[in-house]
Amino acid sequence: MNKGFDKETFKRSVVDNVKNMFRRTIDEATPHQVFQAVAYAVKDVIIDEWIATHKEYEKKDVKTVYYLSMEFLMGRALGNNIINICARDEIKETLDEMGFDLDVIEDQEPDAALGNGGLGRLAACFLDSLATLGYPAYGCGIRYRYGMFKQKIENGYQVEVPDNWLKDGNPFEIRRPEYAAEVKFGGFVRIENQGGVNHFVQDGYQSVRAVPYDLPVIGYGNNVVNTLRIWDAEPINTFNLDSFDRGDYQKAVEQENLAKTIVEVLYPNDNHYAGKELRLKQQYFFISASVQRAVRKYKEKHDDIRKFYEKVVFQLNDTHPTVAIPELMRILLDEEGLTWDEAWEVTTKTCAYTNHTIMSEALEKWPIELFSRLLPRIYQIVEEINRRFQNQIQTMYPGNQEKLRKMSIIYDGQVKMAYMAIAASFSVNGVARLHTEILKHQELKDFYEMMPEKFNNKTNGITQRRFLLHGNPLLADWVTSKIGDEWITDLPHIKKLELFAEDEKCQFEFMNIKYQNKLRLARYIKENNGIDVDPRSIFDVQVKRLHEYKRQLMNILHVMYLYNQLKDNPDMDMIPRTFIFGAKAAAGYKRAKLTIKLINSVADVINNDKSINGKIKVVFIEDYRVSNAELIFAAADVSEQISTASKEASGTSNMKFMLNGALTLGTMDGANVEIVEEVGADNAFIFGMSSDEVINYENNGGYYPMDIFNNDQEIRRVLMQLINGYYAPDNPELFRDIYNSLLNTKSSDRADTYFILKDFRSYAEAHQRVDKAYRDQAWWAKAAILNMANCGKFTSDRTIEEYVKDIWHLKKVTVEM
Ligand code: GLG
Repeated sequence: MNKGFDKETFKRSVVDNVKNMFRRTIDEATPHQVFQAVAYAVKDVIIDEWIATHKEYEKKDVKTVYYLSMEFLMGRALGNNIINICARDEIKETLDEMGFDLDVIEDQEPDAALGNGGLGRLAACFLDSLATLGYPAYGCGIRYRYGMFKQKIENGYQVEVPDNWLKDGNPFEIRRPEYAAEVKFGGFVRIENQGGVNHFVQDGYQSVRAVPYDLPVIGYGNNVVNTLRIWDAEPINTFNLDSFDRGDYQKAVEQENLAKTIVEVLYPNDNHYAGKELRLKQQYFFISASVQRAVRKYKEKHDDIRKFYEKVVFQLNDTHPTVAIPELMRILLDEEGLTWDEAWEVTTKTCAYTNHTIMSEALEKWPIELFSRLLPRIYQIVEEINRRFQNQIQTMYPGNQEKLRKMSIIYDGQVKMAYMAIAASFSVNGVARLHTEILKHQELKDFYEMMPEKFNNKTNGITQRRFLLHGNPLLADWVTSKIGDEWITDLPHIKKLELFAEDEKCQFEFMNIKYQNKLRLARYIKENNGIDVDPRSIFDVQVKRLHEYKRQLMNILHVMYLYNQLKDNPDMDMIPRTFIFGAKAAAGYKRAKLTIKLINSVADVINNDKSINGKIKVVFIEDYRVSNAELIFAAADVSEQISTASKEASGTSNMKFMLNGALTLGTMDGANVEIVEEVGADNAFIFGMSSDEVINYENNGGYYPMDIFNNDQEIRRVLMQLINGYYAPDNPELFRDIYNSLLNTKSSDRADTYFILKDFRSYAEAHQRVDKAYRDQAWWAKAAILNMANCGKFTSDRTIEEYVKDIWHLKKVTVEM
């Protein structure tokens, strides 16, 4: 309950907002206008707390973490904000009295989709936890004009539609021109000797004006409001109307174009590096602006820049923000006049790096030509960082050319961002225990051996406030009715649910709530896909980015296999199953897009086959995103976490499903390992090769999928259906590429790189265990409740406390109102 909330004031505020913004009375307003008016009214409620929080930070002169990230996948703000000011019931009631439905109003808000997938959503969960725990923090990112594309499915194919999320404005943001900064690109570096001291001056550059927009990040029930600061680009006004100097004119036009393009759109690649020049511009743009601002803010209160790290820590969310390292060096050297050693000490005590993947195709390596042309001064600094790092390697490993070659930051015409991040950060962390171990002992072995003290693990987490309290109100209320509401800010309390796991009445209540949530999702599917699904069937869900290593292909191949069995034996005894997929594929990722087409083609055939009595349904949910994810997790029985072991750094949807009482069907990969450790292998369905086995095969050149093809008739039948037109009668060759990827008839790539056929039998067997287990509803309910009861570890509150204790060393602040 929010004690300060006043219904009448709120009503008046909504009515006035509609009047002032749209010149309409409240009963003439469209639902979207009502949404805007309500959002502004909520902003009114929190604005004093936002101011008070920052006053408190100033007063206490706190140390602050700057979470630097190309991506913040925030989703919708209104519902979450209302929850975090603890005024959900009050506002719902107030709007009811005014004749509006809060759920409908919430649905008007576009998702803030400034991210691709797990990495961006993790950043959003972290901001929620930081504010809720009362830690001083800024999120720093880019205000993309277009976020993650909207996905339409046309004729089974993904079509990308631009996400013009700002077209009606963003009620929560505040433009802060007073903090604008200039960011320079290109040109050349000139050395100027002033009084015997060399100064490095960038000349002939183009620049843009970075202008921040602040978004409130509201802590749960604690008056703390932190800030997500996203940077927009505006042209620097150099137009001299009197000037007929063509050079000037040309430059002005170019600068205007630069400003327009730089923040235009989020690159839709997840776990994949494309090496685009504009992407490097984006990186330097938001990093330079953020670092400049952090230094300026520090200097407002402190004289000794050598102690910068006592008040500031930069967390690099993957390698995307790594230019923060040379940028901070540049400012300290060129603007603050520190010596190299002094500047290096400050920088290496300020920066910490999080690694999110071990897949080589995701590692950023910028060609020297591009890097040095775009960022000439920064490149000089990187060269010097590399020179000194090489010296360090040689001192430690005299004469070892192999190490030098493998570990250099600049090598083979490329700047390796991960190596720079490791060399210059005081902390390097992975995102789940297994992932960190693989980093230490495989991928980054040389670095770990050289500087073991830097490496540490921070297993990811998620916020229960969005993914249970907001996304699943029925279940949230049920949990609170059983064990009180401490779980909202202290998730391990949820352990108390164990007491109820065997209780028949509770089991029944749980299953009933799950059923209600399945009905809710079934309605969504009917409205959006036009498909009827049976809420009594098992909802078996795989939602995440489409990527070969995540193996949506294995999932759909298994559906094809099951369907074959049903065709052969229509009376086959099985619990009806609804296979639900949701996934965006990067726009340029052909095989991933073809997999979407395959899923939809299989869905078409199976969903329209009356002979199987609806025992299998396949649904591809269009435009999977944070807002519909909340509905999906709440309705899931089975959580598919089936990546090839060793490939998924952590995964976080696995945690969101668990929190909502779904059972994991998965491999021993990423955070699944820790999930199984918490809930017990008996309450999950684990299958497939271990990461050691996978890595072993990989080190020995793979395996021969043809052996499986030749010896397993049922698998062969499924594979043949990829190329005999069974699911594509008009174009039997349609899925040839997928078939080839598994069996590799021509290309020189290894076949079945992700061990789909190798794990297939074990996967199919795990599915049989699911079918068998679901028949015992009491057992299922118990296992589901035990999953919830044991998800305490996976709150992002825990993750953040670990970052604070081991890396950031921040102090909690309380804000009195
Ligand atoms: C990565 C990984 C995920 C991880 C997420 C957050 O692929 O396994 O859970 O970051 O750490 N690029 C990503 O989405």
